[in-house]
Amino acid sequence: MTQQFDLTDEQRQIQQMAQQFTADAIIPFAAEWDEQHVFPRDTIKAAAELGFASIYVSEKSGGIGLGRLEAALIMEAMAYGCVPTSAFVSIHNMATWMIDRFGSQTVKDKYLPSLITMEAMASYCLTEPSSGSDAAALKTRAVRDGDHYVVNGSKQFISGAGVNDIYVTMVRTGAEGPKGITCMVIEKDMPGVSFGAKERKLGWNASPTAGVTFENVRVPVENIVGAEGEGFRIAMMGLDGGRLNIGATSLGGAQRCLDEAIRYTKERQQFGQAIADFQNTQFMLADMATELEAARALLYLAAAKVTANAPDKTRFAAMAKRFATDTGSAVIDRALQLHGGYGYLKDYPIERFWRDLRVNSILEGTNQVMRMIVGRDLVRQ
Ligand code: FAD
Ligand code: 2MC
Repeated sequence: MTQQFDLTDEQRQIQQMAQQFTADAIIPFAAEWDEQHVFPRDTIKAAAELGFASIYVSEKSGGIGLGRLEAALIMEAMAYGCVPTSAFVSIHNMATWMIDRFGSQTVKDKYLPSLITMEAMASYCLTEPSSGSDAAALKTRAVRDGDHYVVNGSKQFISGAGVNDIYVTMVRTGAEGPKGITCMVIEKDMPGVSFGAKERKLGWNASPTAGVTFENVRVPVENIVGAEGEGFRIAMMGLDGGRLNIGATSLGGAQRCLDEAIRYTKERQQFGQAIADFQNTQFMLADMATELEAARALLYLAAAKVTANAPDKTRFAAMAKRFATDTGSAVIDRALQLHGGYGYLKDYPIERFWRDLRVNSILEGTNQVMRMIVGRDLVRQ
């Protein structure tokens, strides 16, 4: 992709497969999932049959071994139907990749087979009540006791908490700061793991969010992912890919709303003509399409950089996440405006996407944190 200006035939096939899955299994049901707060477990499991639970897990470990651009295409396509469902699959992929990339053979053998089929689904646990943006300040502590760690603490805002089986969790095993953090796999059923009430949210209603509490949870030492003290770097490398995917879900949601706006403005008549015939409407649509393409181009480039492990990959992933999520929300806001009062009603999908995209500027690192990552990197050079 850094050397090309269009998708390859293989990438188009992957995109079409994800689009077909979205058309059949997501679009007809997404409004109900939102309204009824349904977690679509069976649909998500069906995505695993297409390989979407292990997109960038190596083929050696049983994954489909694709790159980050292919992952972005899949997330973008699924978000055209439902943003939180696509993001849920992304978070599972991020956690599963961390096990594959950094785990010992023992931890891989123990967890990857069921994660790849989605018999087990995974959450990513970094955020705590007192450490969100300042993730390296996390306090959940794991103390070694023979061949186990004893874990105490709590995580906040965990996607999939309570419904998922596997929690890829960042804990403190050493001193304060990033170097004292270790990544480990904690299972839902381990004694001492409990979950808070499901949060009541503006959007992402198809994706349950809750706190997780660990009270003297005994986790086998073999469950650590990477070495002691490497957990923060592993968590950040996971997020390099996660942020691309979140950006991609904003692209997919915004594309859907742009398409809806084009369709609606061609049908809706005012002052004796279709509102699509007003030059103001066409200028708005033109700007929406242009901004979306610019965001997409940056995101695909950043994805190619993460696949290639380019030295500036983290900066590009942060730039792309910030730009794609802000642009996606701005595009949807104008799509809503073009629907007039109808855009504000649940009869049309725009207000759902407007709500679902809002959080993409906050989670997986706020867009202020994205600017911090980019800015620091620029002045470091
Ligand atoms: P804070 O860090 O308190 O930030 C508050 C405000 O201060 C923000 O505007 C922020 O940008 C700004 N700010 C903070 N520091 C600076 C600074 N240095 N310079 C400028 N501005 C700054 N976390 C997980 O680990 N796993 C999950 O699965 C997960 N899922 C989530 C799902 C949902 C629906 C939501 C809402 C959150 C989820 N999160 C998850 C947590 C998410 O990553 C955090 O909410 C996010 O990182 C921000 O942390 P915070 O909410 O504590 O905000
Ligand atoms: N890849 C590899 N290593 C990285 C890295 C990356 N992307 N980012 C940081 N590191 C390393 C870094 O090189 C440093 O190591 P060393 O000292 O050896 O050079 C170490 O990690 C510490 O990095 P910083 O000095 O940059 O750490 P700092 O504490 O200043 O800030 C910051 C890091 C703000 C970028 C990080 O805390 C952050 O990303 N905060 C936002 C938290 C977040 O994104 N949460 C998302 C939760 S998940 C979610 O929301 C979901 C929906 C799933």
